[in-house]
Amino acid sequence: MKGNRLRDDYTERIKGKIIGLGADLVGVADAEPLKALRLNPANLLDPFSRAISVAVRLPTAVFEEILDRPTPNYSTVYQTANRILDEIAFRTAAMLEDDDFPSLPIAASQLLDTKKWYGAISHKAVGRMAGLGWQGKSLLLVNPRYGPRIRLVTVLTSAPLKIDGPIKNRCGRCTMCQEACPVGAIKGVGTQGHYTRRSEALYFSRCVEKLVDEFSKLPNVGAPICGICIKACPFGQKGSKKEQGQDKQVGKGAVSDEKACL
Ligand code: B12
Ligand code: SF4
Ligand code: SF4
Repeated sequence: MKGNRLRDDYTERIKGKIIGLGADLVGVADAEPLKALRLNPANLLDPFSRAISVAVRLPTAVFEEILDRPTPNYSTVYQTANRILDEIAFRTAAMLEDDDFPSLPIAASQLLDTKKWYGAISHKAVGRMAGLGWQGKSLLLVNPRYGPRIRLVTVLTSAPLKIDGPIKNRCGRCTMCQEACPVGAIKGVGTQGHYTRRSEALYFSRCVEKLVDEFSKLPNVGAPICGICIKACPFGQKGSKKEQGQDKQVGKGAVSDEKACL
C-alpha cells in the first residue's frame, strides 16, 4: 500500500515536471504490450518497463491557412514542435536518470527505415496506450481536447511509474478526414483498439506519394507533411462542440472524463 502511494506520488511529480518543461499532455504506458510493435532495434524495449508519451499541441491558426496543401508556416511549426519535443524528452530522460532510472528519449520525427517508412517505435501506439488519445480513422492519434493537432515524443524508462490506460474511440460515424484527403487515402474503417497494420486504415502509398513527390517539393515546405486530415477532424477545432463538449478539461495536461493524463 505504502509502496503504491510512493509510486503514485513519484509519477505525479514526474508528470508535473514534464508539464513544467512545456508539454501539454503526458501519460505512461506499460512497455510490455508495446513489444509486439516493429521496433528498431528489435530489442529497443528490453531494458525498459515503461514508455512515457509526451505531446505538445500545435497552434490552431496554422491550420486555417491550409486549404489543399501544407504552407511554409505549417512547416515551421512542425519543425519547432519537433525541436521542443526532443528537448523535453532529453531533459525528462536526464531527470529520471538523476533518480537512478536509465531512460532513453526517442526523437519526435526520425525515420530509420526509409524504404518502408518506420521510426524506432510508433509514438502513436505509445500515446494510445498511455491514454493520450485514440487511433482515429485517419490513423492519427486523436486527443479529446486537441484532436489530432498534437505532435508526440516518447521517453523509455525503467522508472516503475503508474500506468495509464487507453481511452475509448470517439470517431463514431464521422468521415470528415476521409472526405478531406486529396488523394482518397483514408479508407474510413474504424477501430475500437488499434489497426493491425497501416493498410487497414489507409491506402498507404497514395498518402506517401502525395507527401513525398509533391508536398515536400513545395517552396519553403521541404518535408513530407500535409496537415489536411488533421485540419478536417472536428476534435480540436476552435469553437467546435466536440472541443467544448463532453470533455471535462481541468487544466493543462488533464484530458478526459475517462482517464486523466496529467
Ligand atoms: C514515417 C512517418 C510518416 C510516413 C509514414 C506514415 C505512417 N502512417 O507510418 C509519412 C511520410 C507518410 C507520414 C505522414 C504523416 N505523418 Co508521420 N510519421 C512517421 C514516423 C516518423 C514513423 C511512423 C512509423 O514508424 N509508423 C509505423 C506504423 C506501423 O505505426 P503507426 O502508423 O503508428 O500505426 C500502427 C500503430 O499505431 C499500431 N498501434 C496503435 N496502438 C497500438 C498498441 C499496441 C499495443 C500495438 C502493438 C500496436 C498499436 O496500430 C497501427 C497499425 O499497425 C512518426 C514518428 C514515430 N516515430 O512514430 C511520424 C508521425 C506518425 N507522423 C505524424 C503526422 C502528423 C503525419 C502527417 C499528418 C503529416 C503531417 N505532419 O502533416 C501524415 C499523416 C499520414 C497518416 N494519415 O497516417 C505524427 C502523428 C501525430 C498524431 N497526432 O497522430 C507522428 C507521430 C510524428 C510526431 N512526432 O508527432 N508520416
Ligand atoms: S496526410 Fe494528407 S494525403 Fe495523407 S492521409 Fe492525411 S490528408 Fe491524405
Ligand atoms: S475526422 Fe472524424 S473519423 Fe477522422 S479521425 Fe477525426 S473524428 Fe475520427
